[in-house]
Amino acid sequence: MHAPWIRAVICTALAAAGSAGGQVRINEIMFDPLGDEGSGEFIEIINTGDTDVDMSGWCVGDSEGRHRIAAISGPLVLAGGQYGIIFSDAYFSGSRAYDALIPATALLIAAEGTYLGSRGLSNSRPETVIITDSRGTVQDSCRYSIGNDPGLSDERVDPRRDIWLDSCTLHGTPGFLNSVHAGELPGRARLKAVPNCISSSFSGLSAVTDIRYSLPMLRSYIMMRVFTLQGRCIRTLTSGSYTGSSGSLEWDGCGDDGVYVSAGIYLVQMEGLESSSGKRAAALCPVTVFTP
Ligand SMILES: [Ca+2]
Ligand SMILES: [Ca+2]
Repeated sequence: MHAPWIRAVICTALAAAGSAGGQVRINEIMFDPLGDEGSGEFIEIINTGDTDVDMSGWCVGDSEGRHRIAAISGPLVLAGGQYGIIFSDAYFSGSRAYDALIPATALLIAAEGTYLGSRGLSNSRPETVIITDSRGTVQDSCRYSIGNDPGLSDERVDPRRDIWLDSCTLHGTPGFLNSVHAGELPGRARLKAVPNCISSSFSGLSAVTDIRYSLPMLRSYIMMRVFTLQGRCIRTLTSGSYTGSSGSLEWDGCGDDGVYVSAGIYLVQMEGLESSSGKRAAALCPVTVFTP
């Protein structure tokens, strides 16, 4: 079962520290990865300021145990706006399964030991994730909530806000913008095909189009289908998948039978549902298919 989709996670101000919520913030927590726990868990941090932060001597962990961290190469300095991904040592000697996802701009960081925290980040009870600086001062701490499907992380909707949601993408978003990032929510659903004219055979036209959408909700369940002008559904692009407030799907010009459609104007329809609130939003956009 899913946890409630919108869950405010209270940043725990630890008594002795009093400076939780510093420039470097915890932005994403993968506590229940697919596959091996020791090498699959990660904590994403982000430098929300404009200046470099030297993290030499910093530690990461939970309320029961913390481990020193070190950059995989070079100094442990997080530039303004830069993401850092913290894994246990086990990741770097193991599968490194996230490497293809992580952009080169992110700082790879290792926490000493086989697990993050005392014995890893529990999948069955909420834990508090803590990062401390070289003086032991808490720079940020967050208590995650359980109930995600395996492979979905907890993501902050904005690094400066303490609102967390389950990620919309399997394996989370290590080193890049969270899938539930709020940004500037539009007032209504929007849909746009780029390009809005396609052809499988007309020189100069693309055979596929990118259907770009935005929704006035943070995390929705969406359906997107392609209709003829007579209202017949000829292609289901997704019949229900989680998404953040924006994204895109590609239409290759084919119907559900895999055959490129005939010339004409088609309507792409998107419907979004935010289960936590029951809020719905929908939008349409046309795509013209040419035949020379
Ligand atoms: Ca775990
Ligand atoms: Ca992320």
